Amino acid sequence: MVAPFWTGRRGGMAGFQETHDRLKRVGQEHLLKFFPTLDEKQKTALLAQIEALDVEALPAMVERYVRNRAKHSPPSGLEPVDAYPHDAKSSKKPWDKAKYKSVGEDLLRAGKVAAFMVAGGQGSRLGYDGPKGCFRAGEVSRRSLFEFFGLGIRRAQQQYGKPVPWYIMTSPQNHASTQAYFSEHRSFGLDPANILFFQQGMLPSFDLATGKVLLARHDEVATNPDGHGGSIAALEKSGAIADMKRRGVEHLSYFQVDNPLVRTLDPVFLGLHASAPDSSGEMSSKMIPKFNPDEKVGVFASVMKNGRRVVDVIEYSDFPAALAKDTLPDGSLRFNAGSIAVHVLGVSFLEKLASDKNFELPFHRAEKKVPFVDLETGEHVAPTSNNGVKLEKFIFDAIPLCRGSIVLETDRIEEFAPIKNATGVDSAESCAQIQTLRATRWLEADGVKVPRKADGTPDCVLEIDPLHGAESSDIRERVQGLVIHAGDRRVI
Ligand code: UD2
Repeated sequence: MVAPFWTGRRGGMAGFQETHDRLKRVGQEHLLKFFPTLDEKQKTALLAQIEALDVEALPAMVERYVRNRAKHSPPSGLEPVDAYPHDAKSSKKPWDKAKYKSVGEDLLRAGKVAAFMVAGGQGSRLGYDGPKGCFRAGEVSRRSLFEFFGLGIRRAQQQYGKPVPWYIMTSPQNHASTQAYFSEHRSFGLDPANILFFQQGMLPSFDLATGKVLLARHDEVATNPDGHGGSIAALEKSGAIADMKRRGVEHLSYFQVDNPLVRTLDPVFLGLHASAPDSSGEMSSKMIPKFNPDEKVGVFASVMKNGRRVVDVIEYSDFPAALAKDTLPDGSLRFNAGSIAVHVLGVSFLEKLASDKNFELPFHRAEKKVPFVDLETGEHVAPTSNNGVKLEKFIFDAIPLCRGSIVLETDRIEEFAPIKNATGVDSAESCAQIQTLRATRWLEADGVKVPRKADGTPDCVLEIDPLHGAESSDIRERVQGLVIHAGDRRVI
């Protein structure tokens, strides 16, 4: 399944003059500046790239998001979200975890759930060359992020006796290399017929100062993936939604490519999404209590939109700083519900949105360093400060469109150790530490002693094999009699 390179107009290919006229009408004809110097193949490629671009939409986009920096002002009536607490017995909002787990397990046994991973991002912060999912997240096993997820899905298939299709969104920049990696690793033991790759759309990148679309090369427009929010259109256009319906898939377990601790298929969360009284089964989310007001995660809040009280996610950069610092009498943050970007999406909800001609998620603007061709000299420039604007859509902007959307609190050490940066917070190093803390917690709960350093931290490096378990009780039998020595490096 391959989505078109770009959303935009289709049809027979236009020649130079027609394309030039079209671009001139919107002030972007510089994209053909080097056209006369190109060979035939390059000329065809450039015209095809521009042909697929929604040229007529550019002036409004530039005006609103590039020149005017449309700000996402926080919606009105901001209140903390009423999440299902991690401790289901909490008096705040008690709920029946066993009941919902059983609903989720039934869905998995009936083959009604698929995994959905967004992996089209550029991963520039990590500075890793290649699809981010190939990055080794196993400090001991040297397993890649992709392998962690693949094994988690394999375990669910074994446990529930049904194949779990895995939809993977890539972008043109990493599509072929992602597929090649999966073939080289024999899809981690999964049936390749159940792994479906599709590409997201691309958008032009703009010059910050002038709003003109940048050229990446003489024969190529500078582009960027259209954000994980682009997945709704891409799922539909690629035929993925039709494929889900053919297979009887009703719910998608959504996760990002950077978090090896994610529960790829969590029956409790699936059950809540599908049957909690305040859920519409359209889109649900997991949250963790934020570390501090400045943690760089979106925040769930209850807000007023179009006269309705709805759940929303406000990206950290848009959240009012004073409110972010607000505390409750016990000292905890009032708006503490940080998004870990884990959701369940109803297939019929996605289909409804994708088929609605008036549906469009908003664009978010980010100023970035975008390599470009200098139009005067024709030379390639690698900027050292932000020179460009990239626009993206965010999947969580679909949450307020739901008739009802639930949020489930989870535990950071159990489920969240993303690898985003080369060093420090959210790095491979912090991820390995959290994996060791999680394994230590599981082992100790199962009666195994774990050596500790003077400062109380585990004196070993531990990792859980995702095939062996998604929670502590899964490994209980396997670890009976296990002895861990100081300095050990082990996969459990
Ligand atoms: C995301 C959330 C943040 C928090 C955090 C938790 C956004 C904007 N912010 O931050 O609120 O929940 O995760 O870890 O999402 N991707 C695509 N196509 C694209 C862009 C991104 O597939 O065009 C994928 C990317 O491959 C990755 C995921 O989306 O799997 C997250 O992208 P990111 O790294 O831009 O988001 P991040 O970490 O800033």
